[in-house]
Amino acid sequence: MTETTFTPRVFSGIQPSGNLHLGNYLGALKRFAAAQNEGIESIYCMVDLHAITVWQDPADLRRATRELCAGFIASGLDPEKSILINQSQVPEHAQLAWIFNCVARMGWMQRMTQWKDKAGKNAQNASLGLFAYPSLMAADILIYHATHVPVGEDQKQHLELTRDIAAKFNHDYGVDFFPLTEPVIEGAATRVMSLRDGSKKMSKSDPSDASRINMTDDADTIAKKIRKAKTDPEPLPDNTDELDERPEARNLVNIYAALADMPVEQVIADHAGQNFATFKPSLADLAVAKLAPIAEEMSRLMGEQDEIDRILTRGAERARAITAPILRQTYDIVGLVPPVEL
Ligand code: AQP
Repeated sequence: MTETTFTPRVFSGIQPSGNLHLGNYLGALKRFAAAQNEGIESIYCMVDLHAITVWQDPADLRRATRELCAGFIASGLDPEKSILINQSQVPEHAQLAWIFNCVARMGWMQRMTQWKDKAGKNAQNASLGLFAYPSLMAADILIYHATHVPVGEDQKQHLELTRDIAAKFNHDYGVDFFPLTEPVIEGAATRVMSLRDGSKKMSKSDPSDASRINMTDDADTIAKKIRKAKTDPEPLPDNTDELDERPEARNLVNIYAALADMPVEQVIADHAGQNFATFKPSLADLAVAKLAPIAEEMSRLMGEQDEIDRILTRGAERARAITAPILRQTYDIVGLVPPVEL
């Protein structure tokens, strides 16, 4: 079989399951905006169907979806250059996910760290959707034949599973139809950690609000959270190797580097020997300077809800021009009889 060459295409998504935080911004949003002038077709998605794998209050979900869209745009994404969509408005995602539910194996899902973390000891009570989450994620990506997926470190395992599903589908049906997508995990902030515990990633679902910087936090709150961030008593070292044993210090240095668009080595060179009483205010100033304009723009956009809804509707229309033919071809490969014109 000759190998198919797939046109480069980028896909990534974020769940509208709560407040956007600095981890989402540095690990995802900021990188999406930076990549949009590279001339590669890109689709960015509010994955609302993923969000409902755990309980969401309907009114909160609607608001969070629109706020996430505002967050994408306020972070610099241009809805004309990239395609911005809400997952549930592009039904081919869920349709392909069903096919993948029949390709993926139970054992593959059971091995997913995120499943184990989120279902915990209460797996029998978790939703079937939470178990099948990675299969829907594979469909999100492969319904576009996306070749590259920029994500944070936490999504690496799901991306590997996406490749396994594509490879098994191609093998089972004797085709070279789905690409083996590459994760793009780059930069200083692929894993932003909790401000309260350097061993846990910053996350929407952490019960402690002090553990994360929300994109909607005001300047005072950002400064206070950074001031109270857990650190050790040592000053900053003069080389990056010494950060290996100091997760909280490394986290703050990484955040600084990512916000300032500079290498971690440069941050260390500039701040070596400083104690945290000096470094934290510099970091807080930087964070406020970078994040406050985004929060302001998000709030302005939230006042223009109709415009957000129009952007998402238009995005879905553009997306379906890609997804409908790919789903049709998938159904044909699988042997599902198509409708005819009456
Ligand atoms: N702490 C993080 N550091 C770097 N990147 C991160 N991402 C999430 N947390 C960090 C990246 O943000 C994108 C969207 O994430 P998501 O909301 O779809 O997934 P998530 O991992 O479920 O986010 P949370 O905040 O951790 O939510 P909960 O607490 O609900 O699980 C992805 O590219 C992700 O890598």
